[in-house]
Amino acid sequence: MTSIDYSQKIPNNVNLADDRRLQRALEKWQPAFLDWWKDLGPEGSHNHEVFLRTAVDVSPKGWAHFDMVKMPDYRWGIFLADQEEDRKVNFGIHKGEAAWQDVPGEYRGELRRLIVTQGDTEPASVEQQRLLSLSCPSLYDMRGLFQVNVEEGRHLWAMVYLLHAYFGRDGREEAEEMLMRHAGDADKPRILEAFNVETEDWLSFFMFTYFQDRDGKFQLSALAESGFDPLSRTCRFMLTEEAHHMFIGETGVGRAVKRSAELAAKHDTLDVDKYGAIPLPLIQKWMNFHFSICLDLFGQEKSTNAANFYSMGLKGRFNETKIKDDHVLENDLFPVPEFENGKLVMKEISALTAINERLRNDYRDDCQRGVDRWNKTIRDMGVDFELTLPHTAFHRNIGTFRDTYVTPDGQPISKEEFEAKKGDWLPTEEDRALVKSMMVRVTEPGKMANWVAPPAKGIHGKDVEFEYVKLH
Ligand code: BYC
Repeated sequence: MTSIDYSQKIPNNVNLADDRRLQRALEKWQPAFLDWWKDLGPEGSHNHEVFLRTAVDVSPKGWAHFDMVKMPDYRWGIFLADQEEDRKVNFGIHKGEAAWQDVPGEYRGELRRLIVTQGDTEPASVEQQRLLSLSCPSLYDMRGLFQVNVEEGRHLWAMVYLLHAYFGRDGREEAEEMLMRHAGDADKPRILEAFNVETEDWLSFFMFTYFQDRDGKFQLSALAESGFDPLSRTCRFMLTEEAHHMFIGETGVGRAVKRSAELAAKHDTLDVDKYGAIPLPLIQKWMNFHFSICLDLFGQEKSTNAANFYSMGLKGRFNETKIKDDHVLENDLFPVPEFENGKLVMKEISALTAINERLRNDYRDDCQRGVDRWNKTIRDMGVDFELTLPHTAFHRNIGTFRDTYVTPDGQPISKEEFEAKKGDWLPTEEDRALVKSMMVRVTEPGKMANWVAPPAKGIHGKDVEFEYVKLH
C-alpha cells in the first residue's frame, strides 16, 4: 500500500521528489491549472468551506478521508493504484508479455491520443458545470457538485502526469492544450461532442453524472486493462472516485422522480409542474437526450481505431480478464446494427472492429439498472408511468445511425416526421425554461428545493441537516 506524500507541493504517491526534472515541469504546470480553476471552475465557490473527501492512501479502505476544506486549499495530486507484481499484457498480439512500464515506441501516437482524449473530458466537465452552484437545490447537493468537480480536476492531473512523465516535450505541449480548449468554445472546443454542451440545470447535472460519468466508468475500465501499466494503475484509482459520481446521478434523478411521482399520486395528474415539480414526461425527455449523446461517446460501431488499440494491447474490453475467450479475437465475430433497405438488421462483423459496439452494449445494460430502480419508485407510489431508455438508433450523431431518423422505440421515420415530432421526445426551449424556473437556490441546512425529494441519508455518517458547505 502506498501512502500519499502531502508534504510536497504536489501531493503524490509516485516518488515525484526523486525525479527533479519531472517535478519541476509539473510544478510549472500547476499555477496554470490553478488559474484555470479560478477562471473556469465552479463559480463563486472560492471562499466556501466544503465537506470533501480527499485521498490519504490508495488502498481500498484508506483512500477516503472527509473534512471541511476551503475550496482553493484543496490539494490536487497524483495518485496511482499500487503496482501488481508480474502483471502481463492480457490481450491482443502481445498477450502474455510483461506489462510495459514505459511507452512502447511503436504505439506512442495511439497511446498519447487515448490519454489526451480521456484527459480532455475531465476539465471539460468542470467547465460545463461551472454555474450550477448558483441554483443548487440544497447544501447537500452543492457539496456533491463540488466533490465531483474537484475530483474531475484531479483526474486531469492524472492524465497530465502520464503525459509529462512518459511523453517528453509533446506530452508537455498536450498538457498545456488541456487548459486551452474549453467546453463549447467556438474556436477551441473540447474533443468529444457531449463535452461541449452546457449543463444548464440540476436535472441535467444528475443525468450527466448518471449517464456521462458512466461512460467514464466504461472507458476507464477499458483503459485500466491496458498493457501500459502506468495508465492501468492511474485508471484503477480514478474508478474508485467515479463510483461516487454515478451515485450522485442515480440518487439525484431518483429523488426528482420520487418528488414528481409523490405529487402525481397526490393530485392524480402527471402535470405536476403546477405544484413545482418536474413532470415525469419531461424527465423522460432529459433521459432521451443524455442517453443518446452518451451512446455517441463510444465511437463508431465498426472502428479500425478500436481494433488497433485492442490488438496493440492499449485498450481492452470491460472486465477483459474475466471474459472467457482467447483475448486476441482474430477469428471471432460480433453482431452490430446496420440499416438495410430502411430496415434495422444485425450483421456479424469481426469482433476486433466491433470493440466500440461491445463496450456500448455493456454500458447500455448498466444504464438500465438505475432506470429499473426509478420505475420501482414510480410504481410504489401507484403512478401509471414508466421511464424507458430510448432505442440505440434514436438521436445519434456518430456511426451507423448518424443521418438516420427513428422514434425513441426504434421505428424508422422520415427526416420531416422526426423534425415535426422532435419536441415530443427531446427537451424544447420551453421545457428547458420551465425546468430552469424551478432551479431556485436553497442554502439553509437540511432544506430542499420543492422539485426534489430529500436524500435517504447524509454523507459519511452526517445527517442530511449537516451544514455541508459553509458559504463565505
Ligand atoms: N465526438 O473509429 P472511431 C469521462 C471520432 S468520459 C467527436 O469510432 P475511436 C468523463 C474519432 O476521434 C470517458 N468525435 O473512434 C465523464 C475518430 O476520429 P479520426 C472519456 C468522435 O477512436 C464525465 C473518428 O470519429 N474517455 O471520463 O474508436 C465527466 C472515427 O471514430 C466521437 C474516452 O473517451 C465523438 N463522440 O473511438 C468527466 C476514452 N467518437 O480518427 C469525465 C479515450 C468518435 O477520424 N477515447 N469520434 O480523426 C477513446 O477510447 C476513443 O477515442 C473513443 C472514440 C471511444 C472516444
